[in-house]
Amino acid sequence: MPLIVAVDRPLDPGQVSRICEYADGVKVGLPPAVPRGAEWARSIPRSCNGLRILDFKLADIGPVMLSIVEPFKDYYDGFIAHSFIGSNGALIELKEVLDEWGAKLILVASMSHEGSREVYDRARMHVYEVIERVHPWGLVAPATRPGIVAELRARFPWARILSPGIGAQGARPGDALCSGADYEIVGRAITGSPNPVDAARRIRGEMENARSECS
Ligand code: BMP
Repeated sequence: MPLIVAVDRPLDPGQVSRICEYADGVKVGLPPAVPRGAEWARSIPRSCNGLRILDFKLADIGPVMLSIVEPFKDYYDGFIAHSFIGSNGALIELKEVLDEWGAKLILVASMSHEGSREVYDRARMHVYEVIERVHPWGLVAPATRPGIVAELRARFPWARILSPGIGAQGARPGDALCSGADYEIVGRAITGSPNPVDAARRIRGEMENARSECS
């Protein structure tokens, strides 16, 4: 299954577990984790089978990023960091320690909002050099700009591509999968729906239909 649910709202573990029946993983973000605290952030991944990603959008020097993720290392499979911070003293150090823990590093390669064109996309040849040096497990790339997903797919065939931007940001389920993404990340279209479980079931069905039509 290609669906990863973005938990950016203070859902309880029971709600997440029901949504996760229709998902292949969960991505937990800062908005609920800051007010609810580390215990909450550790309780959510237990409710979901599949890929468990902590998305604190790391962008700092190596030791600081490591001290942010260390309390969560036994609870998550992967951690998301920004790529623009560069490799030496930052992403290389993070990657080395995550490798020792058996955890996955996922780098943001480009973003789903318009402003991504101002820096991330203009600097993308530099970003791609960082990706080559660090060799992360996965890349975040925008479902809202499938051309970038396709470019990353061609350039980094070894990387898993995870694409946000479905639903609330305008992309349709399957847009990124059909351009080479491995997973689509969906937040508000599921967690903001009056019936999140039905929304997850429906969106997953739409992804699978789109994928079978384009493959
Ligand atoms: P939503 O489906 O509600 O728009 O949520 C998208 C999720 O993906 C959020 O957790 C956001 O932090 C994340 N995300 C994004 O929207 N665009 C990016 O470029 C990178 C992200 O991680």
